[in-house]
Amino acid sequence: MDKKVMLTGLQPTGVITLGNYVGAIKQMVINQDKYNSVIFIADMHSITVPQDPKELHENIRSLVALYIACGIDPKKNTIFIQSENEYIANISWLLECNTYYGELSRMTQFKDKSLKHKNFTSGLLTYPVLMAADILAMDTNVVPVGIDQKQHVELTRDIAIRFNKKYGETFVIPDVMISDSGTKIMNLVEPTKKMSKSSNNPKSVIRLLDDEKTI
Ligand code: ATP
Ligand code: LTN
Repeated sequence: MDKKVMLTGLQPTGVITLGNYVGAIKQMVINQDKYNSVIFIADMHSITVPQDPKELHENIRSLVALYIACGIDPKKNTIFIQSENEYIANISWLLECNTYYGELSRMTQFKDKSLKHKNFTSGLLTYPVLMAADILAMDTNVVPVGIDQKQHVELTRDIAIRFNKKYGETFVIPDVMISDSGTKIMNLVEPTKKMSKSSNNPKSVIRLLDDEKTI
């Protein structure tokens, strides 16, 4: 029997933190033999907030290197850059036309990030639909993520179930995979918030490339 599909993506917004490692990458590494594993660079997701183009380009390359350094075996995984797969944005539009504004405006991450950016884009609102396209395009069975992304995987399920009901069996319904060792690693300066790799306070994070003294 064919192996089930496991898929995840990380945004190329800086060096991976302990949170990213425990929340997503470690689970991919542990399960890479069991599943048909797919890991990608979510560059289209990262431009929902402003990015420096040169820095983004460099971060894409270094994130692939970090995946491999963390134990993602290129022989056992499909590694790709989201923007190089032209189907994803196409599918995303079909899904967007089957997703309600109310569903998107209720997403916790949208509420948080839209408060942080005075002039936020519509991409910040529709971002979970693009994530649904990433997942559904690959017939994904399981999605390893940190708890902050659980709501988006649940929305993906809702969208897929609705789409299948309306147009016939089209998409596989994915399950979220949450690690029991670290669902949410907290910010070291503001412990009510999660540790984030795009944080501009180096004291708030432990990055995988930090030396012992910095840690
Ligand atoms: P950004 O700061 O740019 O928003 P991020 O650090 O939140 O980045 P993402 O690229 O958005 O990281 O997320 C990659 C994966 O890491 C996701 O599965 C996410 O749930 C997980 N993750 C992110 N932060 C944490 C955390 N603090 N604890 C556990 N998992 C996390
Ligand atoms: N939205 C996620 C990254 C991401 C993702 C995905 C994770 C984009 N597409 C598909 C799992 C599956 C984030 O910001 N952490």
